[in-house]
Amino acid sequence: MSYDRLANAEHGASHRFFCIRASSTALANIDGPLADIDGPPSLWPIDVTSNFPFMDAQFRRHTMYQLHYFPSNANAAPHMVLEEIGHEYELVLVDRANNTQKSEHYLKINPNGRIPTLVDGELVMFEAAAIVLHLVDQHPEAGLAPKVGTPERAKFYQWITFLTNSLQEELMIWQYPDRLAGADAAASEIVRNGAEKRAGAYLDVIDRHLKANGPLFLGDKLSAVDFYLVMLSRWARPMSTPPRSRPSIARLLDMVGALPAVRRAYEREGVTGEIC
Ligand SMILES: N[C@@H](CCC(=O)N[C@@H](CS)C(=O)NCC(=O)O)C(=O)O
Repeated sequence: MSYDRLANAEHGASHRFFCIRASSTALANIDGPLADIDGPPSLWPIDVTSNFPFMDAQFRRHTMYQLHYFPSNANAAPHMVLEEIGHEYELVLVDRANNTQKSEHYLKINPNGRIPTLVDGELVMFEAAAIVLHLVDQHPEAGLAPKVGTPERAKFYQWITFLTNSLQEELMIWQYPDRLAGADAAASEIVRNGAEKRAGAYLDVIDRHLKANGPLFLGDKLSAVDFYLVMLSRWARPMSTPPRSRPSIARLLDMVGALPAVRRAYEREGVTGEIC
């Protein structure tokens, strides 16, 4: 599918569209109160799917996910989640070496010109954390997030937001201080050092949390947040006090970094050897 078609499709995407698209086979596989409703969902008298949120997930498993990526970029966490879920997906390389993320075509699916982008049928979305949240919602059976509405889910939101909003952003500034400071090398250095200090303080918070409540973010229950930390920790390896120098973070990285899904995701991106 071309970027043009994807961009147009995004505008037309709607909850109802996914219902219309559902195949009769999918409907036949649904158990329970809806199993004996005849005809495609578009013809049903009321929007029953809104009362049965699990149905969207049922229908949408028929689509092949497409993850637009560049090795070890912000696609890594969504990629690990995709591997762990085990649903079919396709990787599409965005040739960052040639600035393809800023090409007219790519900007149609990701107006920020950043990587990753996920294509899920007619749905096109950016922001790594949002993609992760979407995937875990689509595949509750994978158990990568606690049940919606529970205190555990609230904590899951807290940590994934903290990682993407605070740690990830600080790491971006640390990696690219000139984007803030411009061509002034001394100013860049000040920005870089400040960002590293702040990122370090965030990592300390995480380490203390894992020490008291670990070994994983949600105790002994693996969740998508753990994958997210692996991704960020890989980026942060050159820090003067890298994530792994903190014992409880190191323990999480050892556990999660050894998972087959994590290794497969990085290998498929062409990353071999130590992950983080
Ligand atoms: N907040 C975005 C950030 C994405 C991002 O910054 N991606 C980087 C790669 S890790 C990128 O595309 N950089 C290319 C550029 O800025 O031109 C997300 O989490 O998806």
